[in-house]
Amino acid sequence: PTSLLADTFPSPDDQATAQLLAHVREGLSRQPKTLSSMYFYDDEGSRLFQQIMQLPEYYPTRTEFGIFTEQGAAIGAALAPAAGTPFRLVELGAGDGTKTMLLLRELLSQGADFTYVPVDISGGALAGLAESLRRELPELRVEPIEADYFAALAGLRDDEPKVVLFLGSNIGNFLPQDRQEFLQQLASHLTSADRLLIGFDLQKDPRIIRAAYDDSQGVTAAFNLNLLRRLNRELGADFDLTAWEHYTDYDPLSGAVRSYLVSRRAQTVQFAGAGFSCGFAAWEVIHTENSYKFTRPQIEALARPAGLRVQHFFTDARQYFADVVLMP
Ligand code: AVI
Repeated sequence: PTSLLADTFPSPDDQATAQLLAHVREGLSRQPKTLSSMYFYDDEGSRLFQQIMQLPEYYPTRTEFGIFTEQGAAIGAALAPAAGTPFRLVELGAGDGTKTMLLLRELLSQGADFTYVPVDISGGALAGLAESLRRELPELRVEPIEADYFAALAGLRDDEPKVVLFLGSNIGNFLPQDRQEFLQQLASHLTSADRLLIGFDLQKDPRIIRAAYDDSQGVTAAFNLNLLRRLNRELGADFDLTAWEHYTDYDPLSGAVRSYLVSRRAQTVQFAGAGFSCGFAAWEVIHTENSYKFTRPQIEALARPAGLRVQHFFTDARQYFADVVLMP
């Protein structure tokens, strides 16, 4: 992959940079042009996402937090295997653990015998989480795994039941086919003793959903635009950030929020580090993110082909969000 980069580029042997470059070349040659929201999360992007989760318009985090606060005991009971059986609580995508902390406290207070296994590809995120858990819950056993989700699941011993958490509506960022494949693959790592808890953002007043992705303080816009800043820094591109804007739209038929970066004028962007350029017409867009919203029947239909069934459906009074317990 190093040959993709010109000699002048500062980090020719950086495999992550080569992967990003390959992705950008492929995505920007598509029609419509596309970049994956996976690349939002550099340090600045992760900081902006933390800020999004605090926004008045961004209801998902707060709502899921409320479900855990109010129904923690029932959720804990639905997740833990038979009393006294030790298990592993595996969380895919560690985050900062604020929500999970509620669940961990609950399970500890129910006397559950478990080890918490946060999984993330970012060692930095895991280290921060492990540190705050040591402080807040010193009695908790924690065994972080720095790996991609399926590598981590494949590496777990199968003589101990596991409870897998995939919270925060991350499942909404997959395209439908990828989502189905992801769940199928996840299910292939589960035995009949295991359980899965997935957070789903539910379909609701389309205006409420739209506002969550186009907040009045412009934090979500900055989050989207930060992707271009990242390409400037990591690939030596020369995106003029004043010539781009954030646009987002919720389609109640498909349940998808789609976010775009819109080129305000005709322009050509040079990727000096990589020796290629890309032209954009005035008002041409780059599609950067999908955030799907679900109905209960859709969730059941998603589970079925993966050989899973909905065991519990925990939701808030307004039915904005659901934490769903699935079992093989
Ligand atoms: C991480 N993911 C669940 C967020 C979402 O709601 O789709 C990312 C996000 N994008 C814009 N705002 C938040």
